[in-house]
Amino acid sequence: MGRHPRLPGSIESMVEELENLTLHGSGKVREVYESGDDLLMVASDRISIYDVILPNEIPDKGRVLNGMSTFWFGQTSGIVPNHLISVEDVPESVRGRAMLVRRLEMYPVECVVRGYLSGSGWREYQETGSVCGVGLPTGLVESDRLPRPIFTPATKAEFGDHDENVSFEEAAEMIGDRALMEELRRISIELYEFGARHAADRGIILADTKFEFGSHAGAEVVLGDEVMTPDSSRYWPEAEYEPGRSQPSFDKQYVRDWADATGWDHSPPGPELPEDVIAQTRDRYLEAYRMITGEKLV
Ligand code: Q0Q
Repeated sequence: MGRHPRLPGSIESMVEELENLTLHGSGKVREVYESGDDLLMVASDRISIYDVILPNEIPDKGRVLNGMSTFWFGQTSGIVPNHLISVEDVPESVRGRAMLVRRLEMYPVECVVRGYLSGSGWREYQETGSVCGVGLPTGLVESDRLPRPIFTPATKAEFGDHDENVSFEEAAEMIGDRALMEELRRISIELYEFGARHAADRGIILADTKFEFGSHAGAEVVLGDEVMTPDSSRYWPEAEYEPGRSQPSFDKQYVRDWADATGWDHSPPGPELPEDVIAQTRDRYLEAYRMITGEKLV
């Protein structure tokens, strides 16, 4: 696999410190570094709302999101293999918010599954009565639960752009293999149903989520990226669920409401957050982690 050999008796990671690694890619709140034949995914404490990265970090957000992906990789390994190698064999400076992952040939499709009608799905339904070519009953209202989860693929937008919803047929064209796209759809829906059931048993609605898959020698379908985190999904508190309107985000609503109350127009730069908003938002992430995993992070 080309990883650094573990020295006899060594307990610290053999992965180089970040400053010695080459950046492979970066997103709003995450970075990916080259680590030999593998990759090191690092989740930051940055937060973005309305696609704008805020100037303040949320302490422990990176650990929560890395920990939730780690949890879901473990819970779903019987459904599909995944790219996680280790959360220990990472540089000390990012331990807890980083994971060593197997390098994949990523498929150029965002595999989105929706159990509820929200966001771009709601907007498309209002215009066409369907989402990504999937016909839906008439008369649905915003945030309605769908009769069954639907697969609504999207393009992988460049940094700063929005993903664009595409039909199943277009997605199959994008990866050049219809049978493989059918398998990605089947697995994505099974993963979502597993996660949504687990979350529902704990008072949280997993309204929708986005998976990314890739392949490596010997495995055609491997789950990559992050999995059912608050950044790749809509998590709603079940106790506040009320169809007919947009729902409060489990993790970001408090900071969104505060930012909206300042009169901010959602254009960069985002507003500086007061300490109490930072603390309350941190608490929401820690609560989400505890409710989903059954473990306490701190
Ligand atoms: C890969 N990304 C995402 C990204 C910027 C994450 C490259 N196992 C893999 C993965 C993964 N996961 C990737 N490439 C090869 N093998 C995932 C979109 C981009 C920051 C974080 N980029």
